Amino acid sequence: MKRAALLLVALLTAAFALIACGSDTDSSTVTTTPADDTGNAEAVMIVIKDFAFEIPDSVGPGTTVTVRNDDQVEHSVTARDDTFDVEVEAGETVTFTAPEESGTYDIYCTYHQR
Ligand SMILES: [Cu+2]
Repeated sequence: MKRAALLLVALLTAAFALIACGSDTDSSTVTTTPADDTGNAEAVMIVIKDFAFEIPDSVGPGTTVTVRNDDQVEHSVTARDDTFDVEVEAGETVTFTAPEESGTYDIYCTYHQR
């Protein structure tokens, strides 16, 4: 099964993730750091391009995450445990709030999952 994971943890670990949306790339993870020190929320963006998710190094729990779909077809960013389910039409940008619970969230695209 092809999976991707959005990992929310209270650690800062840099690991650029490029994960597939319906292609043959294996799972990746994203780690998070709380945004409680400065109050300056950094722009957190997931870009979907060429049927792949580009996920930021870290996602703080509760962070507003922007999802931009650069493809010509609709995609989604969906947690397997249904914690979140964000649909993004072709060329559109949407936002959602990352879960407050730190942890690993397996994500996939509902339109192109295997
Ligand atoms: Cu898709």
